[in-house]
Amino acid sequence: MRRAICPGSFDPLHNGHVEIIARATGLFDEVIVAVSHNPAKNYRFAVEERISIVEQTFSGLSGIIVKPMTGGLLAQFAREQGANAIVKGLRNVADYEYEVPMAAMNRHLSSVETVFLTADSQYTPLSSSLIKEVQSLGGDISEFVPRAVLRAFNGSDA
Ligand code: COD
Repeated sequence: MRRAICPGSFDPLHNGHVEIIARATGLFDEVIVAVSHNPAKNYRFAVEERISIVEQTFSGLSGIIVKPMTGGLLAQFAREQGANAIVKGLRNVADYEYEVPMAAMNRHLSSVETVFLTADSQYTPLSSSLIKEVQSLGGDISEFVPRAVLRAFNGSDA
């Protein structure tokens, strides 16, 4: 059984994340989407909401499990989950420079390899922070996020 972790804050999940997670399911038998919750950070959506959004979005796809990752090291979480790999998406050189030292550190700490998937060109401009900014200023984000995210924004705007 080849098992991968797709970690992130997913605050909120967007179509770039969805595409990387879906592609990971084609490479691994099981994909654990690890929804990070750092108590020192401020999130737009609670960890329970972020988990629910990922679950709703992938409800039709088998082989995906969604789990919270509260505090602690990703390397330790990956080892506890019996993962063979951490899967990350790379949008650009800035992502590469940020991610490569973390991949080396995670391999040093846990022997778990990081597998990088290049972002599909249509999703490279997407980031959770940009989605939040556009939404908060009244822009239409519907083509960038799954429906569950739109529902969550509408619910919390109400
Ligand atoms: N297209 C494709 N992939 C994308 C896109 C896009 N448009 N946007 C983001 N991604 C990918 C990236 O690979 C990213 O890593 C992942 O999706 C998740 O994105 P975010 O923005 O939700 O995630 P982050 O950056 O907030 O989450 C980072 C982690 C939770 C992975 C990180 O903070 C972490 O490893 N935390 C644990 C603490 C730890 O172990 N620290 C030591 C590290 S050595």
